[in-house]
Amino acid sequence: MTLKLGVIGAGAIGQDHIRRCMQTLSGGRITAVNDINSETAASAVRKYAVDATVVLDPHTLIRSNDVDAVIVTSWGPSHEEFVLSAIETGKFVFCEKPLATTADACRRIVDAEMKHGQRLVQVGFMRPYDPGYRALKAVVDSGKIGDPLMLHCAHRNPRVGKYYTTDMAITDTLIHELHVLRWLLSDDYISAQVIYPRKTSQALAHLRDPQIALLETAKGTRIDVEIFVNCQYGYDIQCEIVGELGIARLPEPSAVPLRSQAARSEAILTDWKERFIGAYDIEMQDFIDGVREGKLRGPHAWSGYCAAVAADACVAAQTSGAVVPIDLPAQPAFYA
Ligand code: NAI
Ligand code: ISE
Repeated sequence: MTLKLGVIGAGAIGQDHIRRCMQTLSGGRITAVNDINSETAASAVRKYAVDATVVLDPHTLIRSNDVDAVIVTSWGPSHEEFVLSAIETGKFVFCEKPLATTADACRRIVDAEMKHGQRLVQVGFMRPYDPGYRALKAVVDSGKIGDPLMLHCAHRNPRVGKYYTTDMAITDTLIHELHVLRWLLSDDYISAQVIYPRKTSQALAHLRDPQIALLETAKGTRIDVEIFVNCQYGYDIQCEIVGELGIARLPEPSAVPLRSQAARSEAILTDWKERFIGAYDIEMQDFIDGVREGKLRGPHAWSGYCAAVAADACVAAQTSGAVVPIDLPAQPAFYA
């Protein structure tokens, strides 16, 4: 039976997920779409899911008999409300990152899911599905470069809108690294610090950009992540691991090397939709398959909570300038 999917939030990634569910993936179809801007929802339906219904109230969508599972792609501060509603209704829910914008909100979701007694939540952390990150993890796990000593990472966006705030560099952008690096290193964070280089003239007045997050792990690995969301030249994600015996780097997306006009060049992607298109497809297919089998395998709510605990520390460090301790509780057996 084809899974009936309802989407809350029909903006950039909401439409991209609607498109992939309807045109690329198998086993699911979009039957309902909600957005606070109903015309946005209607536009998404017209473009990608002409048989779907625009539902004006998100909770009506969640409770609908025409929705088997929910996809939450609204803004981060609204995620907790919708994920809790899906859990209360007993429906599986794919929630785009962040699971919620604070650790306390994520913990409320974890507690509700454990009380329900079955895993219902998958978080939209797609990087562990990316072939490049999986190849990098295979090198680390093989021991070829020895124990990881330092990581040098960069999360660069070409530009962001006026809605984007300094704390979003942590809760909306760095949250990807905070999740994927725990997985990559099989390690946990013990402290965070945030420092600010000279501000770029390309950032709006209210935004501190770039920022550098400095993390330490329980095994003693030191991580620096440059977060630069107005870099202008492209969408550029870098991860270099310096080990005892060698160095491993996240593979660059393939591009044709050009020689023209007395120069050599390779194109750099400019959009997250392209950079991680394969990972988005695999993660969403994994969600659809998991729901149909009754057992989710993707990033769970506890991993969303752990990323948020680290993010809370980074947000505190943004204003204090101090090294902020991170104390991650032991993972409940429910999430083994
Ligand atoms: P967007 O602004 O393009 O779209 C969000 C949509 O949600 C808008 O149409 C807005 O009207 C709607 N919306 C907001 N609050 C709502 C509410 N309470 N009820 C119903 N609709 C609501 O934003 P974008 O870029 O699509 O981001 C949405 C979410 O997806 C964010 O949590 C963001 O972090 C995440 N995201 C994840 C990416 C990834 O790489 N995994 C990439 C881009 C976004
Ligand atoms: C956006 O929400 C995403 O998740 C992108 O992957 C990230 O690069 C961007 O900074 C976020 O705002």
